[in-house]
Amino acid sequence: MTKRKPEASRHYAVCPHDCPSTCALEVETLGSQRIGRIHGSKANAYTGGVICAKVARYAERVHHPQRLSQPLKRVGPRGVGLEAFEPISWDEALDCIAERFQQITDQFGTEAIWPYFYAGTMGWAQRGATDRLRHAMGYSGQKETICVAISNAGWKAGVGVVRGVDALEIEESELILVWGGNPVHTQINVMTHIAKARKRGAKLVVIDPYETPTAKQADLHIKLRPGTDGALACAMMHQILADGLEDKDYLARYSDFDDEVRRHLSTKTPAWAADITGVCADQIIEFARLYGRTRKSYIRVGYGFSRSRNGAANMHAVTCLPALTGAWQYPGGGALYSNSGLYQHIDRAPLQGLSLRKPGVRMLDMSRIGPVLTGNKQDLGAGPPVKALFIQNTNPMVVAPESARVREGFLRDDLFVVVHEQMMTETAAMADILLPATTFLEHDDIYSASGHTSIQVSKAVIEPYAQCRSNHRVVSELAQRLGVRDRFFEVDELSLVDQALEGSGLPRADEIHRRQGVDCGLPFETAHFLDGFGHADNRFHFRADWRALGDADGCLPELPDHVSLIDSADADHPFRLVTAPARTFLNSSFTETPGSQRKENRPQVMLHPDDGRALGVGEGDLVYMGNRHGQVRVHVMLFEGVQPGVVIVEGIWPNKAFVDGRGINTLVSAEAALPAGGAVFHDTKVWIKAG
Ligand SMILES: Nc1nc2c(c(=O)[nH]1)N[C@H]1C(S)=C(S)[C@@H](COP(=O)(O)OP(=O)(O)OC[C@H]3O[C@@H](n4cnc5c(=O)[nH]c(N)nc54)[C@H](O)[C@@H]3O)O[C@H]1N2
Ligand SMILES: Nc1nc2c(c(=O)[nH]1)N[C@H]1C(S)=C(S)[C@@H](COP(=O)(O)OP(=O)(O)OC[C@H]3O[C@@H](n4cnc5c(=O)[nH]c(N)nc54)[C@H](O)[C@@H]3O)O[C@H]1N2
Ligand code: SF4
Ligand SMILES: [Mo]
Repeated sequence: MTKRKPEASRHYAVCPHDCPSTCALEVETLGSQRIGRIHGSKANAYTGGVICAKVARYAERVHHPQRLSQPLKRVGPRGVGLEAFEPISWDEALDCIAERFQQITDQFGTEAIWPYFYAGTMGWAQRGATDRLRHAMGYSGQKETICVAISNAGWKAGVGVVRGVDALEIEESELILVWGGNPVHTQINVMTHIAKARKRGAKLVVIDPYETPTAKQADLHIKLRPGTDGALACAMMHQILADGLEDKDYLARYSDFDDEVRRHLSTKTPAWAADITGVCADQIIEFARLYGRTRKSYIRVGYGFSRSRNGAANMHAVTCLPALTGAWQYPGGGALYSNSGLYQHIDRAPLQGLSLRKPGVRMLDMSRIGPVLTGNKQDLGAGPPVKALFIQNTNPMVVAPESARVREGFLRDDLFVVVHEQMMTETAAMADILLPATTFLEHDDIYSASGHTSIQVSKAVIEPYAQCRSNHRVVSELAQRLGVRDRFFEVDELSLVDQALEGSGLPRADEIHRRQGVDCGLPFETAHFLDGFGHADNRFHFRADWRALGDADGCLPELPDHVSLIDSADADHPFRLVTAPARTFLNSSFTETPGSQRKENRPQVMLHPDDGRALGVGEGDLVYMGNRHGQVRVHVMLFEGVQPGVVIVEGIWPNKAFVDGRGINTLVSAEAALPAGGAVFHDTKVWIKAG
């Protein structure tokens, strides 16, 4: 295990949360068991000494009085909480899990067990632990769709590879577009770099259905209807072409743009887009001209606008903009959605146990956990029903779509549930065996970043709390009990990391840690795609090959367009709901910390005052909001910064925080987005009535 230096009061560490910023941290420690404040490190240029408030006060989370401290076995009803559990030893807990998994395997086969994880920690070794167990045992696979499946596909369609222009170049930009993301809430560091550019005169435009704190700071806020970004981007391209502002040389040299694409876009007028987006044609023209006339324009592409049935097509349409103006070729020009493709030279196989993978094991879609657990035949395929869940790093009872079905699934008497957690989440409360997990401050790992270009190694800075164990340790001990003899389960985390780093040209984990990160950024030519985009022909593609990305039936159109697949408002459901991230929660994490609870107050639906009047409801009133998936009850917050007909609920609050115990994902459909799956969190029609 890691050696610690109790005399030093500040330690380098890396934020493990699912946030593009992946901040370099300085953690104050007070002896070997407690931390004080956490600060941003100045050693990392992107972090630049700035971190979000919720992690600065991490002591609230790591030393939370309700932090899980020992293995527990449920003896009372599901969903109640601590009083339904009694303590057991680690040995008893692990023996019990191994025995049940063996019984289930004997009776139903290995595919009846579904290890399920997501992004509680982004560390490759701890996060990959669940997969190492899965692959070693031949348990059911997990299609990782809940976050980036739609956006990755949309970005790849045009650019061909998931990376973009280094966000530090924002400082050189003349125009910054924050498109479908809310960095003031979700990745604060973007705002630091934008502020530097604005000091030099750069303009900021935000494209978002509501006036977020990011939009409030903007020179221009394009307040469109959710799911209509494809129309907006097409109309901008129409106007840029009409004004002759496209870069013809760039298009000819670096893209597949031709007369057919031009003719197609000539029909996508601002008036056409105004109808779809609800943004007036004059504003679209003004925005298009601003963008078309500025070469050093940088689009910080968010994830938010991809979370729709047509999200991949919208993402693709937006990436076409810098190709049309040639912005990609300039310093401070181009776009960034994620840099996850930067780290491909590191071999993730040892961290995910890929060499152990058995061929032909079925894959289950994680976003469809509700239908999967309630026995949907299409989801289960030819395999058995899921009889056991082994959950690490995620809280599906709260974060997954169609939560009424998720709950129904978890309540099945014949389902054996193991949860490895830090806190008593609503998922943890469903466990038969509940295991206490370390936090990033108590274990070692390696972290890549989607918002910047450094790879970092973080080591434990305090001792594990009480009986908490890391994901790797739990999985290793379980694997051994299940009869697996493999080196993956016999070495420590950083040895696995070193194996992954071998042949990458990068130093070993200890050295990366000592250097507080190593920059994997690419030279200008490559980062700006001047030596080619990620497709075989090296060009940017205005023509998307959706079939190659998984759209077997060819439903998505090849050329950028508005795709009307969305859950459009209708007479019975006149509102469109966006379930956006809250500033001081991170998904459902931090919903337990007092500082965040004070700031967020309670779940609220942000409703335009005109809609409030029409519904006969005012500030602070309770309303019912529903659709075919169920209904929730929530307080009203009147809000001018949204189009009438669009409503916003921020934060993935626990179900129990809502007046009638049903949370916001009750209303979100588990329908898989095209071309290859993905959850459609911001694509929901609802009715609202007083109550
Ligand atoms: N504080 C905080 N930080 C977080 C998170 C959190 O929950 N809270 N979540 C983390 C995770 S897991 C992720 S993936 C990232 C996500 O970070 P972001 O890239 O910011 O994406 P989202 O959070 O999904 O959505 C943010 C914005 O998208 C807007 N939006 C929704 N639909 C549309 C649309 O159709 N068009 C347009 N133009 N905009 C739309 C929403 O109104 C919202 O303001 O943030 C991470 N950071
Ligand atoms: N309505 C709505 N729903 C959404 C979204 C939205 O915008 N709107 N966003 C979606 C998105 S983008 C995402 S990525 C998902 C995220 O959903 P999740 O990945 O489930 O994220 P969290 O809710 O933060 O839950 C992570 C859990 O992991 C635990 N954890 C943290 N570190 C460790 C560790 O080292 N070991 C173990 N065993 N556990 C650990 C934490 O305590 C926490 O309870 O939610 C999705 N759900
Ligand atoms: S901004 Fe994101 S990466 Fe940085 S400390 Fe906060 S949650 Fe962690
Ligand atoms: Mo996410």
